[in-house]
Amino acid sequence: MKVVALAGGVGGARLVDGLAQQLAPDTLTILVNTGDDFVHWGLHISPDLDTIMYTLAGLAHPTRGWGLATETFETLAAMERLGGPAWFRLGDRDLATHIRRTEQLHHAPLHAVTAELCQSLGVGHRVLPMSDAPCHTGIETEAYGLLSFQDWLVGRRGEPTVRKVHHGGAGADPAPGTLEAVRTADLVVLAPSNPYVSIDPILHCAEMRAAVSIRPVIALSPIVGGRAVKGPLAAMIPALAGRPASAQAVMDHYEGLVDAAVIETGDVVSGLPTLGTQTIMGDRSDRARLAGELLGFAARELL
Ligand code: FO1
Repeated sequence: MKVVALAGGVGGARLVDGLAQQLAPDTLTILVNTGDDFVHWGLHISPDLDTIMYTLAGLAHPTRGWGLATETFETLAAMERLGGPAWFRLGDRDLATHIRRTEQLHHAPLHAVTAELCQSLGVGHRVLPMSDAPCHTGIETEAYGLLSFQDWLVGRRGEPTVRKVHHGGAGADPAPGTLEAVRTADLVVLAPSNPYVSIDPILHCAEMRAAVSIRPVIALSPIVGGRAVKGPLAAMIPALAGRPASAQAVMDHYEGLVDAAVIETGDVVSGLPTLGTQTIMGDRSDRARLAGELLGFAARELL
């Protein structure tokens, strides 16, 4: 079974890790959101690409989800002493990734640089940015107007109420290999990432959304019992959809794109074949268990 997973940051990375344990490298491609990317300390930071890469390499911080498990923050402290910005916590080993990516981007596009970094860290599965072009997500808030994504999410802890999400990169082409991966996939998986700021940026490209829409699509709900497992999603749904956060609200947001859903036991989604199971992923074996259940359900219901 050839699978393409659309994913953003921490929540999506856990399911991707499970899928990677179930699927050989030539049968799983991960399309990653780059709307969170920004330049910081003069470096090109791609948080979601790094979270997926570190997670697949087994190097990600186990609870935080972003950054590296083994890490120190001496450079951050030194930067603070110099009066530089310290609100976005870049670790010393993590910095090597940002420096290397920034340096390599002078000679090669983001998809090629990502492939090199993944190969260096022993990641066998294909990790593709949604586009090689910048596609910065803007967050329009009631209290502060338009904020850059990381200023909103990290700088202000995702607390300012969101009025609108602005997708960047108007007319940006999908990265090489992305459309072809979707068109040749047996199944597209929407990982349990934030639909508004992690999955929508990938689908914002009309060609990509069209390609996904004619494939079987299964989604794992990022909302469990009305709460987000991680991040600001539970507050974004009432703010943007005018309804309580729920798995149903997430699936309705995808407007018919999703053909089947995996949700937490006890939650309800109507109008779709649904599998209810334990969707909170603990350790790596739990991720593999859930991914296996999702793939088995998709095989029975959609293929
Ligand atoms: N998230 C935070 O909440 N605080 C941080 O200081 C922070 C630093 C950071 C450094 C590198 C990196 O790749 C990710 C980092 N993140 C941090 C997470 C990041 O903001 C989010 O993971 C994504 O942008 C959304 O999924």
